[in-house]
Amino acid sequence: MDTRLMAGSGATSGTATAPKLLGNFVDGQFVYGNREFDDINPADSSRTARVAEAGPELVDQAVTAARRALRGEWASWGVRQRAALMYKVADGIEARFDEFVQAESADTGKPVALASRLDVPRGAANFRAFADLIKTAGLEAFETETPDGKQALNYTVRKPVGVVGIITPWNLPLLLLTWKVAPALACGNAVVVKPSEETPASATLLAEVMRDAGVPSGVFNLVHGFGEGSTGEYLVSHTEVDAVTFTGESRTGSAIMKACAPGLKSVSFELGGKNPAIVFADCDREQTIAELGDGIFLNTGQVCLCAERVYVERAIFDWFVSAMKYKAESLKIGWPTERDTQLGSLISTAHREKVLSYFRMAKEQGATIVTGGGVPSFGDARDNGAYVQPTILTGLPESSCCVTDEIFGPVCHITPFDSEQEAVAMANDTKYGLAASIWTNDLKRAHRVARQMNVGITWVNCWFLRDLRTPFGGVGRSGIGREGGMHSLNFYSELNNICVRTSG
Ligand code: NAD
Ligand code: 6OD
Repeated sequence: MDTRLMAGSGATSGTATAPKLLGNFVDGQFVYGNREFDDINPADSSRTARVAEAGPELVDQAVTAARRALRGEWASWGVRQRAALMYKVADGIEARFDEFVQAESADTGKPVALASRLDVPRGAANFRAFADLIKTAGLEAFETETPDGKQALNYTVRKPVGVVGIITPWNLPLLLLTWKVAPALACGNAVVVKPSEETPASATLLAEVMRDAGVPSGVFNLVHGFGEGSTGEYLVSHTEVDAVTFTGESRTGSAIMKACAPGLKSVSFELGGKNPAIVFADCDREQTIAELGDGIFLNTGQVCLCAERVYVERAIFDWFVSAMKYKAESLKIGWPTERDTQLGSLISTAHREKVLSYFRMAKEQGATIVTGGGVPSFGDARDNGAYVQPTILTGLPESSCCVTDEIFGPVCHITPFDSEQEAVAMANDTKYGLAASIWTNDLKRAHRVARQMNVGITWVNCWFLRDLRTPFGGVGRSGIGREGGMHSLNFYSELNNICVRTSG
């Protein structure tokens, strides 16, 4: 018997040196296994826990449990009962708010202040939003009259898709996982969730909350592990998984799509971005620097919606560059656990290598490094972590890989423009199409430019301001399909149209 006290995420050491062990959650029970991997805090590269890795047998057990749950008591739960359960889950997250904040911060290196105002509240909000929506969502109905005199009533009912495989990334772990779990449960599905191997802790806590809220066994299953050739691949290629929803890199989306093809599973993909911001000379300068500053540096630049390409009208280019430089340099980089820290570490030292390689390429290609470009020095354990300086580049051609590739760090390249047309053309010159932002006080121009953006969402004078009822997703390499509001309900349910002859 392992000396560690094995529970979900609450497992504590049975000996002075043994780390916590995070479990898989299958058919209402925490389960472990023979293989484990480390959960690392990227702020100082210390180990926070060990994680039980799910092999193919455990993934199969999770999928089988989910299938069984669809035939069990869960199938008889009506919308009101499911919604009530989801409110309990939201309450359960809030009751353990600080634990979620600590887990999220320790796994990602993000400041506790950020996890407290963004990640964890959104985790709870996702359950409430989809509970509210499923209770009020209408159905289609048509009174039909055919040319040959028949009459019928056509109406549509919503049924669960079945077993949904959910694969999520590390940047906003709880937010992005619950964004998919909540609508899937609202529609009556059973889920098997695989969070990123980098961020297993908040998902494990969520499994405890699910269990304590009374989610029937097998409705919510959690498997830990890696992607290709591991848990993620086993899950998406399992023949008993009916649909796969994925958030992560575009390349991974392509691999998952291949794995889903033989079974013709429906897929929903939220993928990468290389998002433009267009700043006009008439913008509210203070607001633009404050909010677009967040749009570049929030979560150490690791939000798929972050602006990595900024186009600024030439008349204010010099002012903008120096104001954004000031903003970058005044961000407090520190221990994620300190309340006033604004910028934490990147997710891992491996990811930092990728980000730094772009900084090196930018220099080689003749960029001006306005600020940053390196690694901060602390003189303590953070020097073992994955910190990087907030960085601003100028002077690169639009064809540079630093302007075309998603870097996913606290970095942007700023380019001047002379006309609205030129700005729109440069902003749209990308294979991605997730998000854009426009900064102007000219309302007509804001509407005109916003409509021309080839993206899933355009913000005007704001960034990452979310209404969970709106469609969310990307075009091109940024995704397939939309989630959010009714779009989520439509992905996570099958519509069954019923045609009843009424006369003729
Ligand atoms: P990733 O694609 O490397 O990994 C995401 C998840 O997929 C992980 O759980 C991983 O284990 C799993 N995975 C990897 N290969 C797999 C495979 N072959 N089969 C099944 N599962 C597999 O992404 P990441 O590095 O965790 O996250 C960063 C990326 O996610 C960035 O590109 C970012 O833009 C994107 N992202 C997009 C959105 C969005 O809403 N569009 C949101 C957040 C992050
Ligand atoms: O806010 C959301 O619903 C959402 N899916 C955000 C994605 C952020 C990407 O990193």
